[in-house]
Amino acid sequence: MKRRVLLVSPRIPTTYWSYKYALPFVKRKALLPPLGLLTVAALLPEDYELRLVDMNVAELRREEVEWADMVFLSAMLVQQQSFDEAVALCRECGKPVVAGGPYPISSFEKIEGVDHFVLDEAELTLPVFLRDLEQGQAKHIYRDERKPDLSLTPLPRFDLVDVTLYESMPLQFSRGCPFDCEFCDIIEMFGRKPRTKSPEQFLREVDHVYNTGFRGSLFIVDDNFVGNKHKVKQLLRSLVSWQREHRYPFTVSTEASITLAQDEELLDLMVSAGFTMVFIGIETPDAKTLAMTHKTQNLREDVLSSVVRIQKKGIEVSGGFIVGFDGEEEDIFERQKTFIQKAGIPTAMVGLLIALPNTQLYRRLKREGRILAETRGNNTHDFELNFVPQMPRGKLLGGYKWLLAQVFSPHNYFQRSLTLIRRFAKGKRDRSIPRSIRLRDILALLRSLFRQSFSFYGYHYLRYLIQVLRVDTTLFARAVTLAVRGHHHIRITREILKADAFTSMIHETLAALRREVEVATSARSKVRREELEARIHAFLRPVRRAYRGLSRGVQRIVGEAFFDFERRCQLLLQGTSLSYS
Ligand code: B12
Ligand code: SF4
Repeated sequence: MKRRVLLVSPRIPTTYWSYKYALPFVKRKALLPPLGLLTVAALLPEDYELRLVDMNVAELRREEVEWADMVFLSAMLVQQQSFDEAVALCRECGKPVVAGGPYPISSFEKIEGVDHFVLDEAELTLPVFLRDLEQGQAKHIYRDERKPDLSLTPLPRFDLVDVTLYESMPLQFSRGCPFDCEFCDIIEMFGRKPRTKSPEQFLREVDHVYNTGFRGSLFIVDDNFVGNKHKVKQLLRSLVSWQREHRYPFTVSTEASITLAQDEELLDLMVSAGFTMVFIGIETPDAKTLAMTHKTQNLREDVLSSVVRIQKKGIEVSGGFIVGFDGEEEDIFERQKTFIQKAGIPTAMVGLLIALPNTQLYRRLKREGRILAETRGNNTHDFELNFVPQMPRGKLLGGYKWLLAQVFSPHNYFQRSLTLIRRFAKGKRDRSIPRSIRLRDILALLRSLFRQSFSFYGYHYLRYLIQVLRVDTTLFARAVTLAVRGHHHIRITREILKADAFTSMIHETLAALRREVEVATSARSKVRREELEARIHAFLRPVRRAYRGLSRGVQRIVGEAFFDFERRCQLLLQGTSLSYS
């Protein structure tokens, strides 16, 4: 039966990965379109009529929901709030909701309002759901924990999105990872045996993106691109030929394990295929912690040397770092900072350990009675712990905030960027790869020069660019890209730390106010009502002044907490009048 399906990707909150402050430089609205939904769309019958709303680039309008016979939602845990809002709208419109993707997979028992959960890999579960739907007997939950061959994965429907709204296009070569990190949910969802597409299948996807007219950055979303080195080398050889034939329309980035650095041939192939960035889970410079969390692949060789080797090939290393592991000493924050600076990793994703549902870590902490709550899924620039850490909580959170402030201070950020540029310059880069400069890049450069030179960190920015010009003028464009990304990280970190300090101020003021009222209204107190009210107002004034002094970005983050604070203060004042009457 022909049906109308609306595919919806909920909003991702503004944090580390949103690049909210960097995207305007390149006039893009979001980083990536939702590949999961584009894949699901391709698995639906050809006669279905499809529309896709990515709430990161457009509003979800009521008319669109009303147009559909069914709404398909896909989300990560961090998209939970927006997911719930979308479900509520569908319910209001009386439309059945079908949900899948990492958030429903890990938390479906706690999600309300969804008619059908089509979980695990859609290549296996979706056809069964569609068959039942056609027979009018669709069930509430579809699960299949087998790991399908990726040859079953169809060409993602890139035609459903406006590619000009995105900075990068996602493609997937493999699923699964051979390693065994205790905190990782990938190996639980996708298994420890990497499954890959064939080079031909992958190149069809590259062709497909090329035919949409998109040029620029491709992000291979594999969790560990080099999980099967033999297969990945086969792919890279084909990708090198493709890029050469098409005169390198794409730069490529991905996520991989550090073991990549131990294979010179692999690194060289990646360079020739146009790779410019790789995200690596480095986690910690502490060997004991790496062993404890089963990240033993990071112990095979000195991690710093591995990072430098990759950088000298002209590939930027972006890294994930975590604090909050058991057994960590209080010097861990300083050690992390020193490592990140030395490693020359500008975009260091520094996070607090979270226990994601359905991980070995979660199960261990549960056994030890240390799980406090389900996580909201965001581990960077977020100060919520969902378990009892071994280090005292206050010390851990204080140390983490200090680390964030250090890593994203303008001085440290630009110093790391310069270290990286120097390594690019020192290494043997493959200069045969044409790096076409498009009008879009020139405009981004001009916007960067104009906005960043006159920003609060303009001095650090300009000094950095001058030093880059002295090192190697051909690296100027890459240096500006790093600066633009830095703009996002520096701003978001400042805003979140300021918002956090303001929220603490609110909590402290409320606690002090409550104490004051309690003492003043106690039986033996001689404080007059007017006097108490004056004191309460004296407490309120600095908070209101501080709120007015915040930037609009920070006000947006703390707005709800501030209005709640005002409401509580009003209640306290009313309560005071009552106690005196
Ligand atoms: C690309 C990506 C992103 C992009 C998302 C872009 C976008 N618009 O979707 C960006 C970079 C923004 C991102 C950010 C984050 N991400 Co992310 N990300 C990924 C990654 C690497 C690939 C996702 C992908 O495209 N996969 C390819 C598609 C084909 O697979 P899929 O989405 O799983 O879809 C399949 C099935 O799940 C199913 N399916 C999916 N949706 C639906 C819907 C329906 C209706 C049906 C029937 C089926 C179905 O069908 C598909 C085919 O089988 C995954 C890891 C992974 N391997 O999936 C992590 C992952 C999704 N991210 C994760 C996390 C934690 C984050 C961050 C919180 C990290 C951080 N600490 O900051 C941030 C978000 C924070 C923030 N506020 O900025 C976790 C999610 C865990 C969870 N349970 O929610 C994952 C699983 C990685 C991990 N374990 O760490 N991420
Ligand atoms: S290397 Fe990455 S994907 Fe592989 S198990 Fe460890 S955290 Fe998970």
